[in-house]
Amino acid sequence: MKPLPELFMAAKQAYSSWAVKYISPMQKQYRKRINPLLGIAGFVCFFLLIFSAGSTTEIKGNPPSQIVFKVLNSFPHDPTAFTQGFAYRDGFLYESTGLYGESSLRRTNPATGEVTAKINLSPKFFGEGLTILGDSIYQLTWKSGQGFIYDRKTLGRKGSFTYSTEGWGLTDDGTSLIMSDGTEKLYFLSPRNFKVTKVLRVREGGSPVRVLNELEYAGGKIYCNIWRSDDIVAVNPETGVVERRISLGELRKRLSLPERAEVLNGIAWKSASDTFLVTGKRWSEVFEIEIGPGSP
Ligand SMILES: [Ca+2]
Repeated sequence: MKPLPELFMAAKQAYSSWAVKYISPMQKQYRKRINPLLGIAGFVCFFLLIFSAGSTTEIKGNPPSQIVFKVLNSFPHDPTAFTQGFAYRDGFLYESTGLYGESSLRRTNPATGEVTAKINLSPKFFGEGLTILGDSIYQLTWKSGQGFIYDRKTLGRKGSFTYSTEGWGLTDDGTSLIMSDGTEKLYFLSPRNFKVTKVLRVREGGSPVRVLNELEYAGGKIYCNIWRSDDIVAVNPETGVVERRISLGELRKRLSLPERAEVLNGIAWKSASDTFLVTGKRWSEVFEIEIGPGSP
């Protein structure tokens, strides 16, 4: 919200330019009568401006300074990993990394950061989102329209699938794959035939929330990284409405190699403890956080 003197000056300037443009010299004789009315109208507009600016601030939700998460642990993370997909299952972290020539699927030990298994992608593919559904791991690629399916235990590739959009983030609700493509849309796909069964448009305060990136379905909400920010939004999977926005920029202060770190991108839910493992592209650490109660 702008400071009051600035708003007053803006309202005054707007009124002046409007009056100069629309009150012609022929109407000069009426100006004495019109001006008081315009003055009243100007003040009404001024107070409406203040009121609407205040409302917008409220709709946007938590101010960034409000802490709604608690850091429980930090673990090492390969600082060269360009994290694009992140999921936790049965004591292991599964990660998809991007960039042409550096893309991979990895299984890591969360406590040590050690990569215990790694599948490299062909240099023509840029790895993106990843999720684990049943005994399969699904991995997207960015612009190739091509996804891969791996056996969860062996990491052997057992299939592939195609899609018509870009591939960004991927998660699942136990039934459908849920994919982002860099817009405000989330696509629900059948894991059997990969047909789109639903498209959800994510909105916050009535406005679309674009560049949705890495995803994680947890506790009945879809948590989404927002590209080029350190914010995560929690989305209602039925309505697409953002119910919470959590700013995790504070975590950067805890990085041992902050100068290498790019955007926050990577959310993995540990269902047993209801905690989240989060990291970013080329982040030197993974943080285990608990997202506490906060106003929606
Ligand atoms: Ca995830």
